[in-house]
Amino acid sequence: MGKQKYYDTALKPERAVLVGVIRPGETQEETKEFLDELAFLVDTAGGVVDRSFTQKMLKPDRATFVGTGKLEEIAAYVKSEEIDMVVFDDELSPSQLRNIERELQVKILDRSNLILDIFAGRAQTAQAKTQVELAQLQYLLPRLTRLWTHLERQKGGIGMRGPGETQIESDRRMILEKISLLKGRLKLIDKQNETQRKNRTELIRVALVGYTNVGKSTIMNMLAKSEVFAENKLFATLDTTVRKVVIDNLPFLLSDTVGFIRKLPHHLVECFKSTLDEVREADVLLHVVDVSHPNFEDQINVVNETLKDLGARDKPTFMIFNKIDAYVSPEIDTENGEKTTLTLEEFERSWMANDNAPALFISALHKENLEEFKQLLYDKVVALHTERYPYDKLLY
Ligand SMILES: Nc1nc2c(ncn2[C@@H]2O[C@H](COP(=O)(O)OP(=O)(O)OP(=O)(O)O)[C@@H](O)[C@H]2O)c(=O)[nH]1
Ligand SMILES: [Mg+2]
Repeated sequence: MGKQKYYDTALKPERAVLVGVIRPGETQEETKEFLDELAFLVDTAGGVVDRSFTQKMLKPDRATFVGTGKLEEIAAYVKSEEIDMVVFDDELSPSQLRNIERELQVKILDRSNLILDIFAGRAQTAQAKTQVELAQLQYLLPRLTRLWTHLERQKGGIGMRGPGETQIESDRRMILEKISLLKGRLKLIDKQNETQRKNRTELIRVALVGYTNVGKSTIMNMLAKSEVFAENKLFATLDTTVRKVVIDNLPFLLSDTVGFIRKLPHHLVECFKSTLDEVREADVLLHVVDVSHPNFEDQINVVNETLKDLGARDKPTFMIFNKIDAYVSPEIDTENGEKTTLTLEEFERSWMANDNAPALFISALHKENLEEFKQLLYDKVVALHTERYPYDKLLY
C-alpha cells in the first residue's frame, strides 16, 4: 500500500488549481509572485498547476474563503476539467475547509498543509521526522472530519504522506496521546543535541540563514567542500548540518539550516525551533538573499521577521546577496521612461552604504567574489575569537 501510492503519484501527477485572495493595496505583481510561489510549492510536492483563481477582497470570507459566486465558478471548472485538488494560498480554518470541501467535492489543500506535506517527504533524521509528524498531527487535530482523507486514502498522493491513515481515522484521544509521545521523544533528542553542541563550544559558530532556495546549501558546499543536498526545489534542506570550515588555518563551524518562507505554518515554526537552535546560538549570521528573485526584498523582510521570532535578530549579520550571475537587468518603462528596478550596481551601492548590515554580492555557482567572501568571514571570526579568548593563541 505504501509503495503503491508513490507509484501512482509518479505515474500521473495530480492536477491542481490555485486560489488566492488579493488584499487591498496588493499590486498585480505581488499577487502573481505569491501565486508563483504557491505553484512552486505544488511543483515541489509533485503536482502540476492547471490554472489559478483570484478574488479581490478586504479579507478572506469567514465561511468559504472566497465568495460563494467564485466558489461556484471554481466548482464548475474543477468538475469539467477533472481537477484532482484545489490549493488555497492561506491556512483555512476547520470550518472553511469543511464548507469548501462540501462545495467542491475534491481534495482541498491549504498552504500550511502543502508545506507540511513537502516537509514530510523531505525529513531524513529522526528529529526532523518527529518534528514534522508532530506539526502534522497538531494541524490535523481540529480538522478530523475531512471528506477527502477517506476518499483519497486508497490512492495516496499529495497531502497523504506523513502520519499515515491509522491516526487519521482514530479519535482525538489517540492523536493527543501520540502528540505527547512525540513531544517526549523530541525532548530527548534535544537533550542529546545540546550535549553535542556543548562539546564544541570553543569554536566560533557561523550560521547560514535565508529564504528557501536562495543558495544556502550551495554556499555551504563551496566553503566546506561538503556534499549537502542542494537543488532547485523548495525546502531541499530540512535538517541542520554543521561542518568545520578552515580558511587560512583558521577553523570555525558553519551550519546550514532549513529555509524560511512567508506564511510558514506556526505549528511548524514551533516544532522546528530546536532545529534552529544552531541559528539561535550562532555568533554570526550570514543572511543569504537570492538577488535574482523579483521579490527578494520581501523575502528579506520575511527572514528578518522569522529571526525576530527566534530571538536571533540582534546577532551580528552579514547580508550575502547571491546569484548575481542571474540578476535580471532593469527594463525601461516605455510609458514614463523610468527604469523598472535598480541596476545591480545601484543595489550594491545602496546596501554597501548601510553600516548596520554589511553586505557582499556573490555568485556561489560561478564562484564570483569568493575570495572577498572568505576574507570577510576570516576577519569576523578572528575578531570574535580574539574578543572571546583574549589570551588564546590562535592557529593563524
Ligand atoms: N544562478 C545561480 N544559481 C544558484 C546560485 N547559487 C545556488 N544556485 C541554485 O539555486 C538552487 C537552490 O540552491 P540551494 O543551495 O539548494 O538553496 P538553499 O537555500 O539551500 O535552499 P533550501 O534548502 O531549499 O532552503 C539550486 O538549483 C542552485 O544550483 C548562484 O550563485 N547562481
Ligand atoms: Mg538547502
